[in-house]
Amino acid sequence: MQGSANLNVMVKAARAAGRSLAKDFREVENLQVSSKGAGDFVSRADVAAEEIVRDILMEARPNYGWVGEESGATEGKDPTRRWIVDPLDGTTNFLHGLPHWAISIALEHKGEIVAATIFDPAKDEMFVAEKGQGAWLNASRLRVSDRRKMIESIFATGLPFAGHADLPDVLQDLARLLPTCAGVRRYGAAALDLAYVAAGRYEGYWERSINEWDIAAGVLLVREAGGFVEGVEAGSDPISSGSVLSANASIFETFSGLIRG
Ligand code: LIP
Repeated sequence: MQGSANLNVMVKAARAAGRSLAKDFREVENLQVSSKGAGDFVSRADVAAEEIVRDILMEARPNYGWVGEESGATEGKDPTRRWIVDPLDGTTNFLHGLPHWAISIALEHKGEIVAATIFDPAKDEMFVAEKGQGAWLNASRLRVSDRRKMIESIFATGLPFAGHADLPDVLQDLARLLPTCAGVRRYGAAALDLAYVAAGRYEGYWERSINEWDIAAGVLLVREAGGFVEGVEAGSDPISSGSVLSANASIFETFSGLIRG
């Protein structure tokens, strides 16, 4: 895909942060057995990755706004554009030495995501999309799965853990969905969950409580790959609602009906 100047700088920033995190990830694997643990080390790796992304993007576009998981939000001189960045999505996976995490960068213009990159250094997979230009994995065009039967479909979600309040709702989601499908996965990185819907690796993904930086890039990828994305509440916007429900066009209605009850 011959991307715009903005997309090219997003890819540059994602790869630069990916090199830093890949080096840190090798150290984290050694820390699993240390009494000190890896928590502080991963926090520093996360912050360092966000600084790398921010330096590259803000040097290229100094007037854009910013919101990042580690550094918060900063208004830009251009009130219509902002970067939405998760420098390390799948933090807990990274902490435990699980090679399933990504750098997620989205560009929002007048409230709409117009460019996206999700980079998985462990698998060397760069997912990109621009509004109206399609979605891509490295040099291959992406299309959502064309599976039409729920019983042949698999889904991903995020499961609430200590301190998350929506466990009863998610247990009800699973009780409704599991009997109708081929399985549910919980990989721990929302950005990659959405990228995998866009790539047709699974048919749908939902999560009831999620941050905008986790999903902003993935929302555009799914839409540009021909899929549907909303918030869990019918017709709601995923980013402003803090929830996400996505699937290919063939099963979105059935899938969303099960989750929405
Ligand atoms: C994670 C998400 C994941 C969710 C986790 C966490 P983080 O983001 O990608 O889908 O289930 O609770 O929010 O914290 O690794 O950037």
